[in-house]
Amino acid sequence: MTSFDRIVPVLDRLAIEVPSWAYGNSGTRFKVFATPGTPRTPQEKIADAAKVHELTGLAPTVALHIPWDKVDDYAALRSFAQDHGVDLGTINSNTFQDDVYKLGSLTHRDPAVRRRAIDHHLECIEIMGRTGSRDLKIWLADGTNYPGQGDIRARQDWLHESLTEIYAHLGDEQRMVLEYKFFEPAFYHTDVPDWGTSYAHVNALGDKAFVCLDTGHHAPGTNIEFIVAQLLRLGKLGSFDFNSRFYADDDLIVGAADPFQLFRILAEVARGGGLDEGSPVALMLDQCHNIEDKIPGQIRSVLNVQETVAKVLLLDREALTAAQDAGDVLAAHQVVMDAFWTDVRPLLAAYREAKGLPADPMTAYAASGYQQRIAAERVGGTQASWGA
Ligand code: PSV
Ligand code: MN
Ligand code: MN
Repeated sequence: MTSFDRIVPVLDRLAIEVPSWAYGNSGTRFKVFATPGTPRTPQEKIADAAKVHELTGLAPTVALHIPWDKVDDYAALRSFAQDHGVDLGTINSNTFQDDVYKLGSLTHRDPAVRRRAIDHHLECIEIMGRTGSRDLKIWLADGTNYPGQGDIRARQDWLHESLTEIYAHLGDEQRMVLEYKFFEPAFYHTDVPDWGTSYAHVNALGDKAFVCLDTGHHAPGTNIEFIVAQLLRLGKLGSFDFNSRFYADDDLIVGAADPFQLFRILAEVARGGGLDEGSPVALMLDQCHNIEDKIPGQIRSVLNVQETVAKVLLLDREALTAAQDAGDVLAAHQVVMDAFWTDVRPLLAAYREAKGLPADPMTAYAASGYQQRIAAERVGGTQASWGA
């Protein structure tokens, strides 16, 4: 048995959830460049996501964002997804677009605003029942811009109260993941800025609450793999939002900006059991494709994760432990770098072919004619954008 054969069972169960919003148009505050064929409905977003799964076998679920993906009949949407070969995944709440949330949502000083934000989450949990989703993901834009604007201590207490009520409505098989972000849109303080704050809240809630780690939500220079190791050690790493960044929350293709960082992160995921069968760690993309085509952008992304997982799994753990035991700094480092520099692409191409998938899903997509077909068919209506 080759070392690659040994990692095949892990590769076989690798699943990377894709976000519905990646298929809509997005941009910066300067310009949104629309692309022909962009979905106009949640169904069209799901159909595009299904194409990614069809060509890669890597993306069996699609995350929805409510109300961006609001429909009348979620059971029908679920059937639609299943007819296309995918399932519906995480439900993302949204308390960052209504005027009423200008000064906060679950942390707002006014109980009536908190009530409204809590009710939105209860609606999301109801939707989860109909979509068959396991996870409710909460990311809050809550924070303040100026010292003195808010009582940052009281807001933590209000947040705890709000989350407690939401948590109480989760079903036995459902979970909450609480995402943190160090700044933006608030610039002075953010109510859930870091993993420690998220951990404090989810730990106070109970076994069904976990931290969500978005790779773009840290200050430059943060050692993200250390956070991964710590959260896995504490049993509280619930999910990832993968993307890459050069400056702030850039939401670029995962592995594009710093493939070695992705390797280090996934190495700690593997080390902590996060790729084991039944692991609580869900892998998801949270990206926007501002200038590139969205479907191949997503295909590239899931392939980047797959390639990096393969390298991580090929890391010679025994040699690494031996070098660490011997205090041999350079040998230990070399074991890690040897795994990182291994070119797994030919092995993965053969692996895909053996499974009846295209050896090169990027080329297969380009040759499929799908992009031309959706560009021709999807005329009229309003193209979905990041926020709709
Ligand atoms: C916020 O920056 C974030 O990363 C959260 O995950 C949101 O759910 C996502 O973007 C899309 O709004
Ligand atoms: Mn995110
Ligand atoms: Mn983000």
